[in-house]
Amino acid sequence: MRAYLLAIIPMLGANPVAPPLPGHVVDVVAGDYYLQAPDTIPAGLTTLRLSTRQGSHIAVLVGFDSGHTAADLLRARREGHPRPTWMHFLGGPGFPPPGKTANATLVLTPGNYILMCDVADADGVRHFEKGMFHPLVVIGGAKSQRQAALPTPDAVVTMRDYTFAFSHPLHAGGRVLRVVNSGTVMHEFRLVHILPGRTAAEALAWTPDDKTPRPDEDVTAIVGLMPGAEAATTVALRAGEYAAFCVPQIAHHMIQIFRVLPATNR
Ligand SMILES: [Cu+2]
Repeated sequence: MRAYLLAIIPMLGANPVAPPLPGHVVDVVAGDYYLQAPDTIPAGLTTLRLSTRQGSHIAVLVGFDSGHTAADLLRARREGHPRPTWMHFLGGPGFPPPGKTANATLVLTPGNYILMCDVADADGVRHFEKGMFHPLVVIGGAKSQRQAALPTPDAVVTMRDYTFAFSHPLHAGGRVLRVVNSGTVMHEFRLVHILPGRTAAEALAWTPDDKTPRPDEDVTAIVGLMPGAEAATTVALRAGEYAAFCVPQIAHHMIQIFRVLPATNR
């Protein structure tokens, strides 16, 4: 009996632990209004791990066609061109819970990039324009690194215009999700956990103006995935109700409510 009880204790654990992050882990720290990160990192399988000191931020990797820089993008935006054709969103993590981190795993090729936060404040000014970017040089790694692939996931999340589809039911515990944009426009995968006793409907209806506690909590987000792009995220999930949604396509009601099932004994 004692052995049996010991065997089931891990299944009852209230705090599932995420597995180790894949590849080379790069820490990115966000605040109002800055992004701190290394200046140079090796190519290959890379996990961007984002934490925030204050505020609600993302760190999306952006590539430029040859010769263009962050200064060019600032100028283009001042001139009314928010998405010039020579900039390319490559994905990244967003919206870590307070005191925790969010992560996005990507395969990086050598080149010049920036990490930036493209969240807009109530005044309509994007954090990028308030200085929230960091130039990042990815240098050639070993051949094996350049050929790195994303880790084998527990489930694939396919984003289309305007739906989320999960390849497998999710069980509580540490999980790797591969998020793929099979749509025709940029999408994001923002994941929240509905707090026990609250409902998804309450979470979707809630706004900061309500001055009441949020019915949900942030888990992670992969932001800025262009059509055809993919990234992985490593999360610790509890059994219960969750919502995935895409803020850029929220007008199309791109929201999926789903349950994470109890942990399996495997
Ligand atoms: Cu920001």
